[in-house]
Amino acid sequence: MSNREKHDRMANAIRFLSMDAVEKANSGHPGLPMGCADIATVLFTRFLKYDPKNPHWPDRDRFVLSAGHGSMLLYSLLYLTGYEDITIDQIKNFRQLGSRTAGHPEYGHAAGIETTTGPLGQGLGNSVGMALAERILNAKFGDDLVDHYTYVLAGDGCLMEGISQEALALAGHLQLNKLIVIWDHNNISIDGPVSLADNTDQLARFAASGWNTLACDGHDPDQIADALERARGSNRPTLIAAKTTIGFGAPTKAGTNKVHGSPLGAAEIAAARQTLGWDAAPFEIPSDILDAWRVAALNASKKRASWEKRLAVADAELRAEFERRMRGELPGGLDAAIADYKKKLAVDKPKVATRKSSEMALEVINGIVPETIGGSADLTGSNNTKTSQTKEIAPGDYGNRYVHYGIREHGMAAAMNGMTLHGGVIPYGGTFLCFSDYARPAMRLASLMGIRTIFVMTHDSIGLGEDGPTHQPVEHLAALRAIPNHTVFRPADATEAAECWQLALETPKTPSTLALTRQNLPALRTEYTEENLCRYGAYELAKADGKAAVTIFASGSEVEIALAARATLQAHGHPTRVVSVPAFELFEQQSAGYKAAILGDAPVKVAIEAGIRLGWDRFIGTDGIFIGMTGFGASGTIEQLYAHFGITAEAAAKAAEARLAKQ
Ligand SMILES: Cc1ncc(C[n+]2csc(CCOP(=O)(O)OP(=O)(O)O)c2C)c(N)n1
Repeated sequence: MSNREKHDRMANAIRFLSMDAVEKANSGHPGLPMGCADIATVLFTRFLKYDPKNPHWPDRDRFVLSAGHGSMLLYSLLYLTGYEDITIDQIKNFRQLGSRTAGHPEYGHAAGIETTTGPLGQGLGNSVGMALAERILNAKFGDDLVDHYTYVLAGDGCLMEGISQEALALAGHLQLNKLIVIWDHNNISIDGPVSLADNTDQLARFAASGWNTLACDGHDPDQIADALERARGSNRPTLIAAKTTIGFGAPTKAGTNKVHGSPLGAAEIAAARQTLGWDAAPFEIPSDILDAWRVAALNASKKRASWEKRLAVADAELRAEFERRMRGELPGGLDAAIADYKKKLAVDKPKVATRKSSEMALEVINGIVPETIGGSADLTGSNNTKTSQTKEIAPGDYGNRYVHYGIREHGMAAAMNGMTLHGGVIPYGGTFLCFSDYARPAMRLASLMGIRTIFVMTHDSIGLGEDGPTHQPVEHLAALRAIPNHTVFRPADATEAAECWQLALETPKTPSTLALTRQNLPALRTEYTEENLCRYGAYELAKADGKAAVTIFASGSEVEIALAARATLQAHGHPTRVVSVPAFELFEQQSAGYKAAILGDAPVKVAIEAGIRLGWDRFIGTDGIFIGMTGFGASGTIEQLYAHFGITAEAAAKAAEARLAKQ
């Protein structure tokens, strides 16, 4: 068999696994795997550095299937190369409940799936973070331990999505030359030809942002290999436009949108077997072809053996640090440092905005945890995300710890996810809470994947003042709390801010959002407690003097208001307790007994938050009193706004007293 014949048969193995799996599932997307089989075969047999037997090997090349609908391409590759998670039975169970071979690749379902993709463009965004993490770790640990590529397969859809612009501009700016994007340039999307909606000169677009751009015939193995070779030698990130035919090999449907996302049908598959000369039964791979794939994987894994040798002789301390970071374990000493810092806060009682107290906490954390990588979407001075330890990362200079993401919230969030997925770094990045909307698709995916990406969202209410309702979040706390597996922290003072940061860092499988104020807040936790009280999600901050007639629940900046309302109510003879609620999600994790005790049995329950009511009925019941927002904010001073919207201690006390009078 000639090399070309062998290549064709190896690629056809991907094509038939994909066709047959989609047919059996009666759903899925055969077009992309068939069209990209040649590209994938060249990449996985000649270039990619990976080891199916050690899928988490830190210095493996990353392969991101950004066009996640083509999942059968990835599953076929993982099966053919011998990843133990993807057996032939898994391929047969494509898209079935409980199988690893979900409709779109899901991180954590099987080793070899580097990120969850499906929302188009996200993988591209992730890959920028992976490539950046690789450079950051390379700067720290050297070529011997960290020196790999990040390859991406992206479709027309990925490139049409807005996030692609943010991602590629960031990668181009940072000169991430080990990022190689292969564009499945097939001119077809769901509605028909791409020209129905787009005529962008993609090569020019990427080139304009500083990319190296190449083109090749995506069905010619030598051309593909040549392009990859040149891409690897580039001093800039590379886009390879690989011209392909969607559904290559399907005699009547190839090149049309009919192969994009539906089974081909028995007749078309039978005809494809004729056309491509494939007589093996569904889910059977001729042994010589399976062997060829396994040998290719074995060859690809040889680089791991030499890497292991380099690791073995590396400086012991460096090696231990590298391994700790890649395990995602925090360094020792953090808890003690936070405890010392909390003791100091109890003495100093600083009156600062929580964005500032977040920075103060970070100053402690960043001094101890060298893997944190800060950043902001052009709001560094407002988000307070930069500390003395975090100097800026610049193009070609990755030895520092701060990323100026530019005004690219979505790109930032997706890149942070990529950094987290890569491992070895813990990214946090900031913008205004209102603009979490721009980052939300990636925040949701962080939750779905169960990864520790930390979102710093400042200017968390009307308390930001004069910038007005375009910048004042109202529904955002509720909207973020609605995402499963996402902890939304809203600390009330500097001590809570430190505790929330500690919790965010110590939760490796849940992303966090820290909602922080622009305005100054007094110290409320004035006595040192060794225990992290925010861990409970809600805790009693002030007891009632006597049997509670009123309980006031509040978060963040409104806890101060709750305490003032309590003072008034108690002065009027109504024992009142205040519960600080820094994190709904953590409260839900507590025991039934704890929750019942915190909710309490005071006849009147009040909640105060400068956002919408949604979610607070959990604490106050449907008949509870809510002091907050019912519509958009307004432009004005903070003092005017809180009074204007009735979010005051007087309003809260008055409403509670009126309710008590009716009891
Ligand atoms: C954000 C997002 N919007 C819409 C979709 C639905 N969708 C899945 S594939 C696709 C078309 C993609 O076209 P292309 O990238 O050219 O893929 P191909 O047709 O070549 O397989 C669309 C609109 C999605 N997955 N993600």
